[in-house]
This record gives sequence, structure tokens and C-alpha cells, in this order.
Amino acid sequence: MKDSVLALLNIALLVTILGSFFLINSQGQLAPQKYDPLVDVNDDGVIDIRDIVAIAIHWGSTGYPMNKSQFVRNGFVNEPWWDSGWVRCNQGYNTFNFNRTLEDPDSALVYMMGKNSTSGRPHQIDYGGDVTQIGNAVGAKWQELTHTSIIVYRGEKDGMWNYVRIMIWQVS
Ligand SMILES: [Ca+2]
Repeated sequence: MKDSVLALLNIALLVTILGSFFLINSQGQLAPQKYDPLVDVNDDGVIDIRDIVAIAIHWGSTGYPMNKSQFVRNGFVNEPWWDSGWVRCNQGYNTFNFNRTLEDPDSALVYMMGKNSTSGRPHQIDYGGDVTQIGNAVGAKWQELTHTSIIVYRGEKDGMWNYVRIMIWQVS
């Protein structure tokens, strides 16, 4: 009796899963769902049958769970701890202050992009400064990350880093 109830539940679950593949939007077309990394079991960037197969192979196994949603929240998938947005960057030294305190600058990941204009495309041309130029004349680099600020040095003759966007993740 118990086995037949479980079998019925498994069939109901299978029907629900298969039915979700065929969600139809108001135009009568298959409605693509927003990518959710939590259901991308094999982490290949696609939600497909391979993810379902991976689950099916391990169906019924037990062990210590990993809180994947917590992992994703603390990783790079979600918003950074601080995001400067696109801000003007002058030639020479620029100090950008955070609106809160960075817990541990020694365990932070800093990502910086540049643009030559507000409508330009993001780049990292001469990221870190072109050391072949006297005094790092072109490019930009960040330095002196503290609990409350970061400094960006932009080359005195640089024309590509008029705007910067700095994103920081706390990785502990
Ligand atoms: Ca996948």
C-alpha cells in the first residue's frame, strides 16, 4: 500500500516536472524561464535534460546538504558589496569613499572597468597602467583599499579611463 502511494506521488511529480517544460505564454509560444543558477545542477549555464539526469542518477541518496543559495549569495552571482556605478575619473589620483565599512580589505575581490565616455563600451585597456610609458602615462589601476575607501590612479596622459566602475565583493 505504502509503495503504491509513493509510486503515485512519483508519477505526479514527474507529470509536474514535464508539464513545466511546456509553459505557454499569452502569444501561444514556449515561454523561456529566467535562468536560475540554483537549478543548474552541472553549472554549465544551461538548464536542460542533463540537469534532470544528474538528479535522477542520485535520486534517493542522502548526505550532508550544502546551502547552495547561501553560496550563490556570497559569491559573484549576486550584487557586489559595493558598486560605484559609472563615475568620472580624473587623471592622477582619485579617492572613492564607500558609504559603509568594508569588514576585511584583505579578503576582498575588486573588479574595475573603464569607459572613455558615458556612451562608450566598457573595457580594461591598459588596466594596471602601461609601465612601458614613463610614469604610467596611460591606463588606470586601483590601490590602497581600506575599510572605507579605494584609490584609483589614472595615467596623466590617459584618454580611455574617463569613467570607471568599481565593484567589490567581500570574500571571507
Ligand atoms: Ca545545466
